[in-house]
This record gives sequence, C-alpha cells and structure tokens, in this order.
Amino acid sequence: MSGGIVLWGAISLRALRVHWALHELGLDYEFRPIQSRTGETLTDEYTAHNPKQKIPCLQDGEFTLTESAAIVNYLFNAYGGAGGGDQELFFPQSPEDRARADEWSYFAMMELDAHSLYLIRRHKFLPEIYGEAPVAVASAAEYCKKQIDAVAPAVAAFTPYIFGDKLSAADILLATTFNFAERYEVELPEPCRVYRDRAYARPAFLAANARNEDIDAPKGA
Ligand SMILES: N[C@@H](CCC(=O)N[C@@H](CS)C(=O)NCC(=O)O)C(=O)O
Repeated sequence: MSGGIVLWGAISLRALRVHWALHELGLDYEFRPIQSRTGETLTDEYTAHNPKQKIPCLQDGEFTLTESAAIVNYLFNAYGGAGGGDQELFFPQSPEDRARADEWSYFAMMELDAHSLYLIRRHKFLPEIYGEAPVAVASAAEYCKKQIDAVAPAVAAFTPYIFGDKLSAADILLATTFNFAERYEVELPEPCRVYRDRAYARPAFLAANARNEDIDAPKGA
C-alpha cells in the first residue's frame, strides 16, 4: 500500500484506543477488523506487518507501527497540534507537560495494563491458553487496586482531564485502562469512575467504540 491510514484490530481494548484517537482527530481510515485468537493475526500477510501477531497495528502510507500507546501518540503528534490543533484536544509542548503526559501514559500502560491487568486477563479469563494462576491473579488484582487508589486524589483534581478541559493522548490511554480494570473486576474509586464516564461519553469515543465492534466490516484486500 502507498497511501492512507489503515487500522488492523477489532473487539479489542487496545485497538479501541487507536480507533478513539483517529475519531478525536477526525481522520478517515480503512478498517481491517481482525481479532485476536481467531487465527486472523497469524496469516502471512498480517505477520509481515506485525511479527508479534497482535493487534492493533497501524499503517500510515509506508509507515507501519504497533503498540497501542505508541500509535495513539504518533497520531496526536502527526495530525494534531502543529497547526494550532483542535480546540477539544490538548497537545503537550513544554518539557513539563510532555513529562506529565509520559507519567500518566507509562502508569496506565505499565503499572496497570502490563503488570496487572493483562496477567488477570490471561490467567483468569483465558486459562485454557495460558493456564490457571489464582495466587498471581489475586496478587495482581490487589496490586492494581492499590495503584488506582493511590492516584484517585490526583484524578479527582483533573479539570476534568489531565490537562484541563481538553483531552490528550494520555487521557485516551488512562481512561481505557481504567475501564479495562473495571471490566476485570478491579473496583474503581469514584473519581476514576467519573473521569472514565466523562471521557467515554464523548461523541468521538462512542463512534470509535461502535467501529471497534463492527466485525462485519469488510476485512479489506
Ligand atoms: N502492548 C500491546 C499489547 C497488544 C495486545 O496484547 N493485543 C491483544 C488484543 S487486546 C492481542 O493481540 N492478543 C493476542 C495474543 O496475545 O495472542 C499494545 O498495547 O498494543
């Protein structure tokens, strides 16, 4: 392919992050609704794009990128901000704002998503693939709850997003990861629930969520 944006990945929290960024930025894209664990990520064609055989994967012309956080940040950096940006979105510019965005993004992706939630997902909800590990699951859930509780006062001070009334890429990562936690039975403190609910009520989120779930969309060439 030589032009345009293509997003591979449906019915996936991590693909949803990318759908959401694309909708917030008002970008048109081709959607390849492949799902994990259906065999669709194992084809030669897809493996050539993402040897990790996971979703999501983004193609932008000749540029191919995996990792949901990297893709969301790439889209915001490539298509927002530079020209003044969308009034509804925030693009960190100062070293302090960029560092703050990194702090929330790494927290969401590392402390919550990778360290605890994906462990719960694999060993509690997909035991037939990854095996049962009840002690590790209980410990991960406790760890996740402790981390979320620790940031709840800071989330309560958001106005209402990390950088005020405009949504940033870091908000997309944080809100989706809070939702991931709740889905895997980690109770959200009130401020985190309110923050997630507000972000999830945005028209761009609702449109992105519908597209992420549209598995009947053509799978493309
Ligand atoms: N760190 C990656 C994780 C990607 C990932 O694990 N995706 C899941 C779907 S949400 C997947 O493709 N799982 C299939 C598998 O593990 O085989 C990201 O954030 O993009």
